[in-house]
Amino acid sequence: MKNILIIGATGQIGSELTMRLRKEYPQGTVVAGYIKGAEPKGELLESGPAEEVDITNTDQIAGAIDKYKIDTIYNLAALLSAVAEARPQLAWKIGVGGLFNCLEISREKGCALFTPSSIGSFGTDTPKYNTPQDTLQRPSTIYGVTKVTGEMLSDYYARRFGVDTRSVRFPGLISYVAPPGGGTTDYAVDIYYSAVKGETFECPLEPGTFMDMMYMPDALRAAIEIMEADPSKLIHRNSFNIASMSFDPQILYNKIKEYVPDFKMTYKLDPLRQAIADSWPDKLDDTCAREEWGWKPEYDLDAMTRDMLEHLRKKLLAPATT
Ligand code: AKB
Repeated sequence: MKNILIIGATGQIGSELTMRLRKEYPQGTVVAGYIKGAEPKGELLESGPAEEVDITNTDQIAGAIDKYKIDTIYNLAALLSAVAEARPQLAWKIGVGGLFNCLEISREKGCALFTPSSIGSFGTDTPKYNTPQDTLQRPSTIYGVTKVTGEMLSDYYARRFGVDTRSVRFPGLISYVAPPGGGTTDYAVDIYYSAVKGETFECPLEPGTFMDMMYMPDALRAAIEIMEADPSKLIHRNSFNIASMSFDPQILYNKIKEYVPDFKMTYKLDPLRQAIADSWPDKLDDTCAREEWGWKPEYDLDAMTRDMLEHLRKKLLAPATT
């Protein structure tokens, strides 16, 4: 992996993954692909090349690949679960139409392709606890439908055309850098902002709503390690269960309260997000990722909470400079 194109480089994962890959491959080129209205700024813009690459525009994708001799694509374009319910056609156009464009171009130009799947690819029929790698996937959301379709299409292109497609099923991702926007697991990011700002947090999900979550540094490492994995050891490709922690809102609140004793939380249910969360697993079994490419998370809830609070305090409470 030398010359990499990130599609969706200014989003929650993309903005951090682009910077991480630029550090990881200093001798290569890591191109930040963005859409109009979401142009890169600051360090992201200054530390490497950027190109307008809309996933629905094949000329833009192919143009960037030729210009920078790209050998690996990270396809991070997607509408997250709650927002996709309001715009199902657009969710399909980006999630499936966009992936199809990436697969075809990867086949033509010999690129490897990473496209994340999600805990959202599972549904109510799936075993909820220790969800196996290979199991029923009948999601009830359009987000989940696009993710299962994406897993199958990516495996098809690997089998039929030899395209090097790989993927992980991301849990809810927690970070202090860029906000998520439109997901069901977003509460687990928002709660830290409220704690640091001294606000009461209104939780949109009921106590007892367990979901897998992961701290961003582990998620970035997973995205890089799966693409570096020895292909002869991979029994699966699209997509691997990965896990690091599972909690409900009350456990997360209690953990933050250990470090912010005055912090208060109330519950104000969002029925859409609650229904989506109820249809997802409580906790995935990631044995296959551990065995096939050595996946191992570094952060648990306590380590993540300490790191989140420390960075958010710096970000939100630092005195303004003139
Ligand atoms: C969402 O909540 O939609 C995402 C996800 C789990 O894929 N964070």
